[in-house]
This record gives sequence, C-alpha cells and structure tokens, in this order.
Amino acid sequence: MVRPAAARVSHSSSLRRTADVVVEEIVRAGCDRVFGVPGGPIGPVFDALYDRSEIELVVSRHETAAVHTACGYALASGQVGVSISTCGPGLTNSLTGLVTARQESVPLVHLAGDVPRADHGRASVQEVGPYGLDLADGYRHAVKMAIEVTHPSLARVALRRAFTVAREGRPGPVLVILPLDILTASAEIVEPTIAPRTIEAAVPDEEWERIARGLASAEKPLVFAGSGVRISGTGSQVLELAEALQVPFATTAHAKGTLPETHPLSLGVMGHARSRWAAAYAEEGPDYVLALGTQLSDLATGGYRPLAREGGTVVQVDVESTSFGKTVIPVTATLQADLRTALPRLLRIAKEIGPRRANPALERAKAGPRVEQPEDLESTAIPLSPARALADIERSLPDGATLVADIGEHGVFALHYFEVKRPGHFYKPVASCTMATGLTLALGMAMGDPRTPIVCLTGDGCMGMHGLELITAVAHRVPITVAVFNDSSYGMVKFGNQRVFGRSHPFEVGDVDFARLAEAIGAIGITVTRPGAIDRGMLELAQKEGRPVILDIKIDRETPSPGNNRYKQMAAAGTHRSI
Ligand SMILES: Cc1ncc(C[n+]2csc(CCOP(=O)(O)OP(=O)(O)O)c2C)c(N)n1
Ligand SMILES: [Mg+2]
Repeated sequence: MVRPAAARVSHSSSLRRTADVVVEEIVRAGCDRVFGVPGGPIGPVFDALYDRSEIELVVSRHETAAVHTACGYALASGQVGVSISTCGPGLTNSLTGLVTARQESVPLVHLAGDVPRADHGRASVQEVGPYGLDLADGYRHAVKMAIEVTHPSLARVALRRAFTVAREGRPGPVLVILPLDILTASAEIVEPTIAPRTIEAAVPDEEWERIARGLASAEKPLVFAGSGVRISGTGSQVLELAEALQVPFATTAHAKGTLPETHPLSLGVMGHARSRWAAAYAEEGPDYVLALGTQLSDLATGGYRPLAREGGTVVQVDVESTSFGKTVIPVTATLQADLRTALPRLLRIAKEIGPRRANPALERAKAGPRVEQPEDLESTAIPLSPARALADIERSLPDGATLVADIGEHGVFALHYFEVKRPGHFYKPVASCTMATGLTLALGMAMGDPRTPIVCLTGDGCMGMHGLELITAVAHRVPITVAVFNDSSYGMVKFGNQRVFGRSHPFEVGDVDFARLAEAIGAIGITVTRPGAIDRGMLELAQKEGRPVILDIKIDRETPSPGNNRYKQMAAAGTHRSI
C-alpha cells in the first residue's frame, strides 16, 4: 500500500520528533506487531507508525482486549508485547490488562497518551481526576514500572529502559506515559546505554545438595511446579530432576501444560481443580516438598491447604523475593534464585545421588482414576455433558495444537479433565481470573505463532465481554477455533452461589446463537448439540479456510465442574472458619 506523507512540519535532521523515536524503539526491540485503540493524545504515535511498514497495527475493540492480545502475542512469539491506548478512558480500560500482564508475568510495554502538560489540572477533556490524577503514580503499583516521559530528549532512554525492564527477571508490564506536547516536540536525543540486570543465584551448592538429599530420602516427596517453571522455560529440567531422583511431581492449575501428565511420576494438577491422584497423594501429606516458581496462592494450594504434613519440609524457590511470605501455609525455607541457573545445579547433584527407592504412596495414589467422574468423558447424554464435549475436543485437536482455556466453569472442566500429553500445548490464565482473558490471549497467540493451531475453550459469558474481538481475527485472517460452552448463563457464579447460599439468581445472559454471530462478523459458525459431533475436520477447518471458526456448543446447563473446590473455600470464608 502506498501511504501518503504526513502533513507536518519537517525538522532539521538532528532533531527528532518524540513519536518517531518511540516507534523506532519498538522496531529496535524486535516487535513486528502492536495492538491498540487510537485516540487524540496518543495520535502522534499512530501517525509515526504509519511510516513503518515493518510494524503491523492491530486495532482492537477495547483496550483490555488490546493489552491481552498483545500479551498472547508476546507469549507465542517470544517478543515483548506492545499495546497502545489513549489517556483517560483508554488508560483506565487498559488497567485490567496491565494487571493480567503483571500476574501472568508477560513482558509488555504499554504506551499511553496524556493531555498536554500545560493543560494538567485545567479540566481538559479525558484528564482523569478533579485536579489531574498523577497517572504514573496511580498505576505504579499495578505494573512493574511506570515511566512518564517529561522531556522529548528522554524518549529513547525511557523506551530502552521499558523494554529492558519488561523482560528481565520475572517479566511484566511497563507503562510509558507520553503527554501530547512531548510526543509532538522534537529534541536532540539522549542515547542510552543500559546494561541488563543479571540475577545471580547466590545460593551455595550445599543448599541445593540439602534439597536433593531431602527429596531423595523422604518417605513421600513432591516436586510442585508453579507458573515460574513455564515462564523460565525450565519444564524439561524439572522433569529431568524428578526422573533423576524418581520423585513424583504435580503442577499448580496455573502451570498446567508445563509438564506431561501422562508421565508415570505425574500426579497432574494439585490445588484448584486438582486431580484425584493429587488429592490422594496429598491426603496423608507429603513430608518433603520442593515448590518451584509458585507464590503458593489460594488457587495453587486449593484454598491454602498445607502442602506438607505437620513437621514436614516445604522449600520455596522463586526468582522474586516478593513471592515469599504471601501465603498462610507453612513454608520451611525460601530461596531466591532464577530457575534457569538453579535447576542445572540441582540436577547435577541429583544425578550424583541417583534414584530413590520405590514410592508405595505414589502407587497407591495412582491406583484409581485420574479424574472425578471418568464415566462423564464417555457420556452419550443430550444435552451434552461438558466433560464429554471437552473429551471430544481433546480427541479432535489438530496436530501440535494448543488448547487455551478461559475463565468460568468451562475452564475448570479443562483444568480437571484435559490430559496434557505434550508440554506447551495447554494454557489457562489463572492468576487474575479475568473473564475473557483466555479468548483475547488466544487471539494474540494465534497471531504470534501461526505454526501452532489454537483452539480456545471459552464460555458464553466471556464471549459477551470480548467476543467481538473476533472481528479482529476475521480482519487479520487469523485461523483460530473458538469453542464456546454455551449454558446461557454465568455458570460459575450460579453454581458457586448455590453452593454457598443454597440459592442463586440464574445469572442468565441470553440464549445467544454464536454460530449466527460468527457468520455476521465473517467467521464460520457451527452449532454442536450431540456427543461425538466434534471431530478433527471441524477443528482443522479454521486452518483450512484461513479464518476463525466459532463452535456454539450447547452444553447441559445443570452440570457443575467437579474440580471447583473454591466454593468450599468461599463458603468457609463467609462463616469466618478456616478450612
Ligand atoms: C471481569 C470479571 N468479572 C466477573 C468475574 C466473576 N466470574 C467468574 S466466572 C464468571 C462467569 C463466566 O461465564 P461464562 O463465560 O459463561 O462461563 P461458565 O462459567 O458459564 O462456563 C464470572 C461472572 C470474573 N472472573 N471476571
Ligand atoms: Mg456460561
């Protein structure tokens, strides 16, 4: 496409417009796609993007979705995600996405405009707060770092720093606020030199040896992997460690997809939506637990259930010291270390020690079925059982596909029933539990790695929040498959309230025909009502046609997920009892 030149004053060669410098830095960081919703004060950045054909602009319907989609893109492509919003409502709409990026540990740079500084506090349109909210200050606690560019010469330093901080240590979002007067101004640019921060594993070898020996000599040891294992890309090393010592392993719900659940040492998911194997192994309480890259949150532990038996040992290893001391469950020792440097050291020692003796507790735990109601996976009932629909999806996944699950009962079904055969092919955002995060992340993932087919399992409620983002998928010919578990309600809260209060509003969200909605936006729509109707051809259609496919799966509205032990926790909280 031939693009007209901008109608703007040209500057002398040594002076650079801030907006152009910002976009140059995006290119320099290796980002080839940005996601955003435009608006006045951020206008110069969009204008500067107009000149850069190497960056594709994806226009979203809502800023939360723009940030989430940028996150998905980052996760799948390995780049830092870049999202863009205007000020005021654009930035407040972005906040949820920024919190998601923080909690999912996604490297992201968010660019937000601001009213010109001369208008701060003068009741200018889209300025937030009665006297002008200090946005950088207001958002500082939500993001990894917030930078307000206060002089045009500092744009390059600010952006370079933003991209560096977003990636280093535990990745996360950096907010860069760019007032309109700065974006349009030109200045001599300060050239930064920023050395990346290295997190040195200061833990001595004796510590790792103590842990390896503890796991090897315990009666009932456990390696418990959290999402830090996925973020650091150390799943295969955790697996090697477990194999070297012959120690069983489990993942948090958030880390499901990091380790193979078909492995003889796997107990599946522990905590929220836990497998029956994990429940059985946890029953008497392990005596030695190595918790890797987890904050031991309520979901990770299934309502702050202690990980070890009384008198047992729990060692928590995490790259960020802020992950420690957040939980009420007993932890014996905390070690701050980057798993990428820690695991090779631990593994070397573990290999010297060699495999432990047989573990009868593991055999006992795995004697029964992995899931609560295995018969549901084969159910022939109509309306369709959610477990059966999930089993049909699992059986029909295209080769190498990733299943991304959203927030709601459908997501808990996926956590509990889906069996991870190959690591990296399941993802469920769990930390912030923001509805439609799965859908919007999945969209970004499908754009970030076109070789991996993406099937997103979402709910009709989530579709109501961000379903129209699929217009973006149509516009960019993204071959994503979206399987909607349609129960015409906010199922999770309906079942939750029934459990907690003994009654509930139906929380109906209408009998929406998502197949027709799909057709209306230019996607392919298919209605599914029968068990066995979902097949491989259906899940390969999006790739074949080069556009999104929405499956409107009419599931039984009265079947709660078996794995949702959160209700019990909420009920207990209501009566101020501990559980
Ligand atoms: C932004 C946001 N608002 C509210 C909630 C609380 N909530 C959790 S699940 C859910 C219902 C989800 O409905 P749907 O997508 O239809 O999934 P279902 O539970 O029916 O499978 C709600 C309202 C939330 N997690 N996030
Ligand atoms: Mg629903």
